[in-house]
Amino acid sequence: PVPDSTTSDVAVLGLGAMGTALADALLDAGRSVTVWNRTPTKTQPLAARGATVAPTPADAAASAPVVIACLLNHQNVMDALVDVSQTDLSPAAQPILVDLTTTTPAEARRTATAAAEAGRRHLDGAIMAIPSMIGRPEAAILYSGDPEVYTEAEPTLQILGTSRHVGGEPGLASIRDLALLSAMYTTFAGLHQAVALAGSAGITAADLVPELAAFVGAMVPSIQKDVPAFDSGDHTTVGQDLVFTRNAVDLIVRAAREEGREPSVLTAVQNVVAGEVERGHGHLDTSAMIEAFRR
Ligand code: FVH
Repeated sequence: PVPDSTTSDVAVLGLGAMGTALADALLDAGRSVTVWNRTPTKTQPLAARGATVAPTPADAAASAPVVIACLLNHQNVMDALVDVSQTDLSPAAQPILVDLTTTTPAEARRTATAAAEAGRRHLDGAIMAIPSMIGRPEAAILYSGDPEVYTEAEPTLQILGTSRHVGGEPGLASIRDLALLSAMYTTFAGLHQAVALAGSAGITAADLVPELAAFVGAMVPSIQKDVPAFDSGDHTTVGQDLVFTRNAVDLIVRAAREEGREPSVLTAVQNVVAGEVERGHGHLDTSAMIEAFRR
């Protein structure tokens, strides 16, 4: 039978680790699901659970009022949308494309435009969870796009995890997700550097990591005190100034090199601090470092 928008409650394009978890959670919640995947074999476990298998992205996208895309990258989504745009839809049917693929904000905006051209409304989503968490409250998923579209899709989306609408502009879920992930990757690189540095003196990871995790975990909340300076740009309320910070960082870099370790994460920090001091901001609080990332 040719799928039409009443074939299923929801369609899922992309059955990788994440897409499969999404489809499984929807089936667990009793929703009827149509699935499509580039490699058809991955549809079999879901077909065995009663999912309808669509031969093309267009057939899947024409089969349900909510269509979730969870492919590898933006180009995959745009390719699927080209296929989808060739399916004619009754004017009444304005299915919602929910793109949970990790994309940049600019790509999310481009997908929103392409979805509209394909006769679909659009939400961008950012999954801040791993597949095993999907379907449970600890899976946080951020969405951006038209608030009315979000409200219409929300009953389906809340099956996947704790869903949160973070704004109307399509790129907002992505930039929030990527900002958090940028802090995570930078922090973990610093943790790796710390273990390697201590290792130069024979300290094992087993010995250092519990103390390291507790120390960093205890320090991170102190970022809250810088919020007024971040949002106002006024860094004149000084706790530790940039000259003090530069001296501290310079010593750690020198110590690492004396011990035969290149602290390349810390030297990146050292360059930012030195740059701000050279701009005449040495007397400002260390919160002024943020201005180097805003230029
Ligand atoms: N897995 C995770 O923990 C993270 C959590 C945060 C969000 N990500 C994003 O989710 C997207 C999918 O990730 P994934 O883990 O499911 O990725 P894979 O298991 O590698 O599956 C990739 C799917 O994409 C399909 N695909 C790849 N290339 C193409 C293409 N050229 N045309 C059509 N589909 C394509 C692939 O199909 P196949 O290889 O099975 O035929 C899979 O369905 C991703 O954006 C993560 O950043 C997950």
